Amino acid sequence: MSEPLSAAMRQQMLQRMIEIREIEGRIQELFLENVIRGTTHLCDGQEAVSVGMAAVVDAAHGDTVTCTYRGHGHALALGLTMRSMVAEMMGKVSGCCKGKGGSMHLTDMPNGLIGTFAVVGAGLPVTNGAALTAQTKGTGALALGIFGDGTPNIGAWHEAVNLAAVWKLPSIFLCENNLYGEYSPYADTAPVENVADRACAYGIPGVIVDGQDAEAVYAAVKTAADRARAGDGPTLIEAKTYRYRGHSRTDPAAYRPEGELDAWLQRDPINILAARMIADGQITQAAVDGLKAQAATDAQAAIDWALAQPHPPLDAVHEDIWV
Ligand SMILES: Cc1ncc(C[n+]2csc(CCOP(=O)(O)OP(=O)(O)O)c2C)c(N)n1
Ligand SMILES: [Mg+2]
Repeated sequence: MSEPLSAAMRQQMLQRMIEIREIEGRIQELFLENVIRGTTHLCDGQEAVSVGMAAVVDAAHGDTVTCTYRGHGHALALGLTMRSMVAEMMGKVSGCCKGKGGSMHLTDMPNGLIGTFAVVGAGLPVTNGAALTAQTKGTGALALGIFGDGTPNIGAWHEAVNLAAVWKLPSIFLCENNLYGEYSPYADTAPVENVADRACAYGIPGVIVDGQDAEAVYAAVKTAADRARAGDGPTLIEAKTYRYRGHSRTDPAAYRPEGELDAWLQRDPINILAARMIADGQITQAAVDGLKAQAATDAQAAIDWALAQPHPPLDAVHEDIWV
């Protein structure tokens, strides 16, 4: 393992992972109650990728992030409030996209989240666009694109990685390999064992990291960020992780082999960081339990607040459109 982070950084990562886990559970309930419409893609189990990534991204410096429809955790880790996110999902005017985006289209410019994309691979050319802007203006900012293990089978992925490599763009390609693309196991759809193996085709570093370990994710993203900012071009990072739930709200994930979920639960990202902090004398189990209780209170407060917010007026359909 790499250098341990400061106690304060660890504490922040732990707290945010606990908050993400809590609100995801509540969002699933709200969908089942039809309070939130449409569909949703939860990230339980993958929280370490979100907080490890977000600890590197510096939105004040112009860094940007794109991610997929499985983006609630990333948005919260980057700094979107629970209130704004839940209101957005309920279609309320106080949501981060004024209630017009919903679960799959969270955008939060002040925190660097320039888009959450429902079309597989669609965020990566946009990441390159942000990276090209940073390169052209010489801002030193980076652009990070997050995608799943199914995405390297899409043409846009190859075009984006190739272009970033050729132009040495300050892009970072961060894969959440959660073993499944919808209902298909990774191994059934990809000819190489690791997503990171594909990096050699583009002459860039391909790094595999334990996606259950927030500090390891942080270290890998930090190294890629230093490389990007130095003008040395992109990195492909593959975080090995697992989604505890099905692909989307209606998927019971019955295709998973017996025992697979249980094995991953043994390597829960929240427990891994909490145990390490307890061992290092930085937190007590009682304090971890306190963070969980606080997250539950905060989630309930966010839901109550969002429920009381108005829907956008009908005229709002004519606002925020290009043509
Ligand atoms: C271009 C395109 N093709 C197909 C789909 C349907 N689809 C939605 S999610 C998904 C699986 C993507 O899997 P992965 O990249 O591993 O991400 P994960 O959902 O596991 O986070 C597919 C095929 C889509 N949204 N866009
Ligand atoms: Mg996947």
